[in-house]
Amino acid sequence: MSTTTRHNWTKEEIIAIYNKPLMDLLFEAASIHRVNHDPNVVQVSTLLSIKTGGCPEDCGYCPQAARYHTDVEGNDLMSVSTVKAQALRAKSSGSSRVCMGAAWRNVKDGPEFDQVLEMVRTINKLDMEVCCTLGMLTENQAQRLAEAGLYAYNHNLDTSEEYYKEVISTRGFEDRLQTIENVRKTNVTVCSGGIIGMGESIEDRAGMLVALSTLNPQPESVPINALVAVEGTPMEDEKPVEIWEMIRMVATTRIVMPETQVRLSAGRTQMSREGQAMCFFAGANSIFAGDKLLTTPNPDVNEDMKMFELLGLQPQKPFIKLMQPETVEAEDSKFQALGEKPKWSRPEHKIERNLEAQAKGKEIQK
Ligand code: SAM
Ligand code: DTB
Ligand code: SF4
Repeated sequence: MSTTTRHNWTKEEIIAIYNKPLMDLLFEAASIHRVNHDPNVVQVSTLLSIKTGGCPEDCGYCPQAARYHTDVEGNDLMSVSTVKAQALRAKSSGSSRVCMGAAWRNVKDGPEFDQVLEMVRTINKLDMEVCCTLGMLTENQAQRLAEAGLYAYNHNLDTSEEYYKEVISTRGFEDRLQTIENVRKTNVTVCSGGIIGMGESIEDRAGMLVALSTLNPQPESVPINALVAVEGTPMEDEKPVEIWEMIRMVATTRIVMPETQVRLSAGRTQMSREGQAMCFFAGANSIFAGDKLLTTPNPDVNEDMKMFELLGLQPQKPFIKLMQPETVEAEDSKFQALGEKPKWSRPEHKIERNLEAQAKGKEIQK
């Protein structure tokens, strides 16, 4: 068992790990986990959808894409006071991290971004880790978030570079890597992972792990989501991910990225306690808590706390790996909004199932 962090994993090596006999895979992953983390500590993180729905992108999994017909009701950017109240509630129920999500393609300089910066300052002052997921980001925008006290930026690769083209046509895989690079130029940590259960192969899952694990440094946080197949999206008929696939994916992620925080993310409503316990044993050390993820259901927080008690797990305190960032007030900022308009790509190739879902949505809306 290697205890060093490698940045040269190959797809073949990762596939071989994923396909190991389960007992060997679990033993190896759990052994690596214990060298790098406290196996009885799991971070509880709370998601806040600060801007829901109406997104211009065509991500085939996403209920917030405007072009599909889902039950998600769009709303305007949340107020700073609502965000503060929600963060305080999350803190009192054991969360040490808040992740704010916006259904944006990319960040635009202006009053809405200024409001997000104020949300970041507010939550950091509550001594919680603040994460944002706002779409593509320039280096200047990343610097401004860092200055406000952002701890992490979430930007998922979602799948392999090859399969990405079957999921999204309004942006390219390269754009995702570019945003991660922009975040890396600051002291904000990187959170990047993906989704399983979108019809991808094991090769694609391994391809995504190659892309993540060969980043140097590796992401500090890697969320593994099971697709939540939402009616109206192009993936509404995908069959649910088997728990064994989730366990294998978590264990493989743990082995190739020993130091990272592996997040057992979307899809927990379908998982038994026993299934989740195996994921924790295999190296998952974070969950999203609260009765909603961004727009879809999540287990009740009291049920999660009962599960923690049953398993003898403790919620993780904030800032155990890195110091809390300082918050610079808006009036003392060193960085001006540059108003840049980067040319993020628009491949616009045809994805048949996305086009079909879009056409169906248009019919329903008529
Ligand atoms: N708009 C921003 C972006 O795409 O980067 C941030 C919000 S987006 C909803 C954040 C992540 O949620 C996506 O990258 C994807 O991995 C995950 N996600 C979205 N819909 C999902 C679904 N139905 N099932 C599982 N994960 C999902
Ligand atoms: C991540 O990888 N999963 C979270 C968080 N990062 C932002 C989001 C899951 C969203 C699931 C679908 C929804 O609730 O809309
Ligand atoms: Fe928009 Fe993000 Fe959903 Fe894609 S995943 S449609 S970018 S909110």
